[in-house]
Amino acid sequence: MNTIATDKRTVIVGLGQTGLSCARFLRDQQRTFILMDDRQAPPNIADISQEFGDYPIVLGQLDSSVLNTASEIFLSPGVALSRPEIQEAIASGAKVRGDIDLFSELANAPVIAITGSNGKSSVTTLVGEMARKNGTRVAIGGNIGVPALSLLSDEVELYVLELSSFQLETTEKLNATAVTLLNISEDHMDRYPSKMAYLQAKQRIFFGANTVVINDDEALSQPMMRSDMRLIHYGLNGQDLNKFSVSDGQGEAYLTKGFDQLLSVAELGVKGRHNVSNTLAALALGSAVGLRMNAMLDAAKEFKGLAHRCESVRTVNDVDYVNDSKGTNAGASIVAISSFGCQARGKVLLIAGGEAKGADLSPLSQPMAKYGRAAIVFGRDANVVADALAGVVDVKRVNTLQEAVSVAHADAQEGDVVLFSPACASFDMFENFEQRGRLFCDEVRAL
Ligand code: UMA
Ligand code: ADP
Repeated sequence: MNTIATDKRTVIVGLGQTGLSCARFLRDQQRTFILMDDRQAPPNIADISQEFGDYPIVLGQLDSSVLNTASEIFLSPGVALSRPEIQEAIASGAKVRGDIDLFSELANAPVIAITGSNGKSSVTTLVGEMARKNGTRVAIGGNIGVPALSLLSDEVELYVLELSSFQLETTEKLNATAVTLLNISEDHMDRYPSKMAYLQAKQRIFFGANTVVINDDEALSQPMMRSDMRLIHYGLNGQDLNKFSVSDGQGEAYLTKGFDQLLSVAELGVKGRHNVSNTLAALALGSAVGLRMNAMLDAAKEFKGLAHRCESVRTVNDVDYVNDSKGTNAGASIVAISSFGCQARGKVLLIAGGEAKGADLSPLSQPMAKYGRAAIVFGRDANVVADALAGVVDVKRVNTLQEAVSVAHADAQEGDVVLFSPACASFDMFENFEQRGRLFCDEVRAL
């Protein structure tokens, strides 16, 4: 271990993207701090040591002798607040904050913040595109990849942030201009004692919000405690005054505001009910900060969706191959199975598995009973997926994703869809969901 004794009282825990953004920000403010990471050799430690050579760095453990003397700890989202070392430091008087907490104190432009179990990145990106079309100088970041603190600039006219439950649990009061909690399905159960605790973390997005955008199709999208927030509703079912919804016009579905038709659903660049819902959320958020409707609709027409989210890869022998590597919980995979299952002439062959994060995956059985032909499971928690689908469809276990693709290729029939929607995180075998998705695409292209 490489501990340097010091009397400095701010500690940055976690030397990933978030920790680095905090360190750079505090350094630029001429603040002193100690850097700390559980790992003996976190990735990029050589670069970090060079950039922060003048600052003490503690590696290999969360060192209580340092943490217990801290007055302020900036905790990275990947480090659980419940860690005994962090709880002990809190008991010793440390205030634990996250990068988003600091960001919300400093941002001078309106902030749109988006959370939920699924659809965050899609909605965040689309709102960003809408703002660009509107001619607004927009900065997009948060959980989507660019740490919020590195977005801060006087040039920015609008911030759009994707926020995870981990980021929200260390944020005291976000005070955002417009926020939404898109949906809740079981996720990150390895970090939370219950689904309620996970929901409570997500609900922190509402603290101090000016406008709340509510998904009427999701009971848990509402703030549990009401204050004087302005509310904008959206949802796929039922029109209402000022609600963003879907209506029928001469046999065609339209995006609607109140009772005015805005755009035919067929003109959207993305397909599937969940994407219509995400588009309505984005329109509601954009309208809350005054983006022009025409600009927002143009962006919605042009937005083709993000890679690794229900992305069509190739059709081989009349079988469609779809990469949904970002489907990392049951809720996301259920949506993907249903979306492709209801359009397919044949059935769905699901490739799934990875790290289940302590979740109950049994809800996958419902859409698979309706649309599934088979499941091919792999990864650390292959058994969890297999148990969820036993007796529902034929389940085959394999060791690698490559093997899964070749088994699917052999078993698929004309008109089927081979859907790679793992319902699990990728970290047991891959660096991240992107690497996992790229491997799937490579294997499919090589068929
Ligand atoms: N570390 C410890 N102790 C621990 C856990 C981690 O010391 O118990 C250290 C690791 O050794 C590593 C560092 O912390 O050096 C990593 O920190 P981190 O896991 O918080 O990751 P960052 O690089 O800071 O990235 C984080 C988000 N990661 C997580 O929440 C796990 C990124 O979201 C986000 O893009 C980034 O901040 C910028 O805001 C990724 C993610 O997987 C995409 N998010 C989860 C999800 O979407 O499901 C929530
Ligand atoms: P997140 O950032 O919350 O993980 P993404 O926009 O990256 O969400 O989408 C991840 C996956 O979640 C998609 O591939 C799709 O399977 C599913 N998904 C997207 N939008 C929704 C939604 N509104 N409801 C349920 N599932 C969704």
